Amino acid sequence: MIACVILPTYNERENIPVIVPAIFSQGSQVSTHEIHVLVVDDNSPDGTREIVTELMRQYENLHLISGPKKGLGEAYKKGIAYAMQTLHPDLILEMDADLQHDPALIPLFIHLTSYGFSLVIGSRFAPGGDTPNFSFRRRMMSLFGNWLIRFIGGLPRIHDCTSGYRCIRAELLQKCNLSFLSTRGYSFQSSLLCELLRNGARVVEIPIIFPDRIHGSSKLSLQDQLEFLLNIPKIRFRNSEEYMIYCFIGFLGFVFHLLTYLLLSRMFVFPLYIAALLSIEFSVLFNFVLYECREKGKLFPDRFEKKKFIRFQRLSLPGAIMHYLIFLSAVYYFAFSDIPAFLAGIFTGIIINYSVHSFRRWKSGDGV
Ligand SMILES: Nc1nc2c(ncn2[C@@H]2O[C@H](COP(=O)(O)OP(=O)(O)OP(=O)(O)O)[C@@H](O)[C@H]2O)c(=O)[nH]1
Ligand SMILES: [Mg+2]
Repeated sequence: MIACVILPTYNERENIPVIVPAIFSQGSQVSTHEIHVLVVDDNSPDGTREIVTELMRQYENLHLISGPKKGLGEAYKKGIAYAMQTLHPDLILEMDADLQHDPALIPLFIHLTSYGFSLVIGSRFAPGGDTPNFSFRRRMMSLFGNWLIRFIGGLPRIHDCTSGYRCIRAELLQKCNLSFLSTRGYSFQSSLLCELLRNGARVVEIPIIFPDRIHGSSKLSLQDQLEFLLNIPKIRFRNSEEYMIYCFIGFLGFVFHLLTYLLLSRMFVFPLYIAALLSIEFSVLFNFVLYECREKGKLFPDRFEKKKFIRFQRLSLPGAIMHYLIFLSAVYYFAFSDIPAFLAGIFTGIIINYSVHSFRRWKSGDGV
């Protein structure tokens, strides 16, 4: 069986002659797999590719592909596709080439897959892991990013969702659709994790120490961080179609909610606090029916599931209460007109409902 380590490189001329022998030297500790290394170099101007070509004379299991620079995510997609087609590995390892990932852990990564784990993550933030040289700012950014991914993105309790040191079973990767994943580093790693979990990954994290790089410079840019943030909501949805459906249902719910309020307050001339209260309840019912239709794939579900509705009602309660309180205080205390107050209430309710659902998913630990 083959374990293929994919090493993306961009300007790693000082590191590549150290990391490649260090990886191959782990081969003696691994009896189950033959180790191959695939360097994916994006035409590094510093001559990394030439050094790899030189090393290939010495290591027959060292491979190289190169091309224009399109980001770390694209490099990984290219590398995974190439490895699958040419080497038919049983395991694929992701690893940085800048010596921040300790090659001595490779045997442990591989070993753990024989215990039924299809995804082993080297985790900087699991107990025992560390980032000793991170500045306070970078540490906070990483922790906050991981928290956002889990909470807003709805990923289960994994300590390090953006780690670039992982071992993945090839059969799990084959089930995944990598084509729509982000191109840049941080968001690629988190979207790939999400896709792996969706396809039933059995995950284990091992703590790693992630020191500063000694040679070369970081490729982590502001754009990387921006793409990471913009990508978080997308992570919740399998693909853009699912995202569009979610938005469409949300939009229908919003229109229904507003129309009901206008009808009750303007046509039936209910006092505003009654019209708001009733429209909130009607909208919870309407949203429930929409979600049921979506889940069951029918326009009119056969029966109304009372228990499920009560659960849905309970989950919608925090959003509904906030909506109502904002509406009441804006209209009766701050003397705003009712429509802007109602809209402010609706949007607060949407954000709270979204967070409640994310939090439930996160706590439930789906996928692990
Ligand atoms: N092929 C390719 N490799 C890249 C690209 N960007 C980064 N890399 C490689 O990906 C690995 C991780 O990149 P780094 O810049 O070290 O990112 P990081 O480890 O999160 O950040 P630092 O801690 O600051 O080093 C390194 O081996 C880089 O050479 C890219 O666009 N193309
Ligand atoms: Mg690095």
